[in-house]
Order: sequence, then C-alpha cells, then structure tokens
Amino acid sequence: MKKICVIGLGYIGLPTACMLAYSGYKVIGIDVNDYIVNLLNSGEVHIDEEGLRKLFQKVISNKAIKVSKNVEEADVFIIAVSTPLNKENKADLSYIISAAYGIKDYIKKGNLVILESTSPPGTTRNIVGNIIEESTKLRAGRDFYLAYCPERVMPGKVLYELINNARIVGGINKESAKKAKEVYEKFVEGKIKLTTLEIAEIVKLAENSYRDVNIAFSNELSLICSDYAVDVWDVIKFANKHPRVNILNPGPGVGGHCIPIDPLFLLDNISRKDTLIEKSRIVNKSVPFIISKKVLEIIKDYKNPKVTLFGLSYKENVGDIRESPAIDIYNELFKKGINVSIFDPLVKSTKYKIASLENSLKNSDLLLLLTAHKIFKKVSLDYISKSMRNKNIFDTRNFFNKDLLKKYGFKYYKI
Ligand code: SAJ
Repeated sequence: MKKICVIGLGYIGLPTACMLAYSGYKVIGIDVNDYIVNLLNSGEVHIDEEGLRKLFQKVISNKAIKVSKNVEEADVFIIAVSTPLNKENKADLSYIISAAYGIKDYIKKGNLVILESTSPPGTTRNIVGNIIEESTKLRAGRDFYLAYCPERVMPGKVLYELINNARIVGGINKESAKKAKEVYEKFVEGKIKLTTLEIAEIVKLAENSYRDVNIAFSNELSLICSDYAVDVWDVIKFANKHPRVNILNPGPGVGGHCIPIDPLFLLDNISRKDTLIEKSRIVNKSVPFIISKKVLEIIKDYKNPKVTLFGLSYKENVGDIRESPAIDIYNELFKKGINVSIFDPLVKSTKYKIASLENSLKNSDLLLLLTAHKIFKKVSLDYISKSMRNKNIFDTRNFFNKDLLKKYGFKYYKI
C-alpha cells in the first residue's frame, strides 16, 4: 500500500487527502496551523463542503488518514498549500517554498512529488524542483518524479467534481506524469490527460482567466444596457439562442479565491501590457463600486437610510466569503455612513456581523440581493414587505420575479 503525504489541509488538500485515504492509500495530512490540526484530530472539519465531514470521519476513524504538523517519509508528496496575492498583485509563493523545504529531508530515490497549488507558470520546475534538487543529491526526473496536477473543482461541489472532472497532469518527463496519473486514477472517474509541467500550469490559469474575461463581458454588457435603459437579462436570453453564443451572467462582481486571482498569475512573468485579461479584471473589480453608487442614488432621499444585504458569500449556496464583492459593497456603503445589515445564514464565521432575518429587514429602506442562495426563496415577499420601512429591492442576480414584486408594491431595480 502506498503512503501519501498531503501538505496543506485547506479547501483542496483536505478533500483530496480524504479521497486518497478512502481509495486505499495510507495518508498523512500535514498542516502548519495548530487550530486546524487539533480540530481535525478531534474529528471535526473546518471546511463546509457537502459530504466532507462524513467522509473525513470515516477515514480518520478507520485510521486511513493521520493528521499532523510533522512531515514523514512517504512514497508520494502532494503540495496543496494556498498561493495568495502579495501587495504588488504577484503570486506569494512563500507557502509553496516552505512546503518544498519541509519535505526535502524526507524525499528518497523513486518518490513522486506533485504540486497541486495554483501557481504562475514555471513554479513546479523552478521552485519546487530546484529546492529539492539543491538540497538533496537527487535530480528531478532521474531520481525522483515531479508533476503538476491542478485541481479544477467548484466550491460547493468539491467531492463530486474531484471524482468526476477530467484532470490534467503535467510531468517533468513522461514517467513523472504517468506516475502521478496512477495516484489519481484510484478515485478520479473523469479522463486524466498527460502533458508537460508548464502546459498543465498554464491550462489551469487559462481556464479561470477565460471565465473572468467572459464574466467581464457580461458585466460590461449590463452597463451598456443600463445606459440604453434596456434589460440586460432579456438581451442575454435572446442572444444565447444563437448556436455559438453563450453569454454568462452579470452580477455584483467576481469573487472567490480563484477567478479574481488566477488571471494575475497568468500575467505574472510577462512583459506585455494592456492585456485583455488585465482589462477584464479592471471591469470586474469596478462592478461593486458601480453597484454601491447606484444604491446611494436609490436611497438618497431617505433620512438615516438602512440597507439590507441578502448574501455576503461570493456565490450562491456556499458560505465562502473570500474576495466576495459583497464585502466591497458593504465597506463602501459603511464608509458613506449607511446603516448596513447583512443576512446570510450560510456564512458561519466572519468578522462581519450577520443579522437575523428579522433584524436585517426591520426598518430597512432597500433590500440589496447580492447572492442567489436557494434558501432566500423561502423568505416570503409578504414578510419582506411587512418588515421594511420602504419597499425597494435591488436585484443583482435576476433572482426575483418582477411581476410578483409589483403585486406586493415593491419598487424593483436590477442590473
Ligand atoms: N459569476 C458571475 N457570473 C457568472 C458566473 C460566475 O458573476 O455567470 C461570479 C460568481 O458569482 C462568483 C465568481 O464569478 O463571484 C466565481 O464563481 P464561479 O462559479 O465562476 O467559479 P469558482 O470560483 O467557484 O470556481 C472556479 C471554477 N473555474 C471555472 O469554472 C473555469 C472551478 O472549476 C475551479 O476549480 C475553481 O475556480 C478554482 O479552484 O480554480
């Protein structure tokens, strides 16, 4: 039985470690964070993802996984640490660098090292490979295998997508890619495609940049339509009848840990300026401020206005608030002295105050819907209309039914 050491037990590392343990590998999960290690060792998980808690409890109770702060010898090392942005909007590779230094003393001839963290092109070879080569006598591709295997899973559907999505595996040589494929094929049912390190790194970044650029198009289209006083959702609905057109949804901005960040990683080492990718980032980043301006316009005649935000998370049906555009909107309105109340039952721990439904709506002048959580459908319009001081709804996700809102006397704004 192979032993796999997974470094980093976050959004990707933990589910991956669990799936590997469930498929029969002996897994050691490593994290530097005491809180996470202690929590996991008490049988609880720190990530809210469907099915994850149950799966983790199964694999920890049958000892298929062990959680620790200390790296051990293993056959395979998977690095799944986070790669945040630094102040210059460049990739902060410090966690990857520490992980590579952390495993170097445990790597033996014939081991396989896989990087999963989203990183700028060249990171696997030039950072992970070089650190191990320089501090051991081993050569990547000759003495140990080196591969890059990005995750492509969607928060909210992580376990399902870990099993069913196609995967791309890049190797420093063919043998390395093949060895990495053997690890994943124990639980991945999607196709596993083999390629080089750099292609696999760019593929991951290209996918998320593609999405960012396409969402920027939708957001720009919504601003154009607003100048023409035309409903962008109707435009999109009709345009998408064309067999080769598939316009995405405009919204309050683009959040999450991946899409707002990965395009910047793709541009990390290039000299070209004024790229479409960079401009799309600018469009998507500007949207929360445009929405905030419109909110201020709607409530300008009210005395001590109160705004209710429905949704703080970056997208529907998850509690994840990383890079959420709702936070920019909250901060912007708060700075202007507006009384802002947030209702988001999916967000569990945050420094932002999450109100009850009742308190969030009481005496409110505007309900601003930022996230299309299914759970919001359960809140009756009758209740909303009776709780608010002024019946205004601003819908950034095309969530409400316009005709129904009219019946209850709401003034309806949407992007
Ligand atoms: N959004 C829109 N309009 C849309 C679609 C999304 O405004 O039509 C917004 C969402 O509300 C959200 C943001 O974009 O704020 C990102 O959401 P998402 O659902 O597009 O993506 P993520 O960040 O949850 O997951 C993405 C996925 N990548 C792609 O679809 C190309 C996922 O497959 C990746 O694994 C993940 O990034 C990642 O970890 O990189």
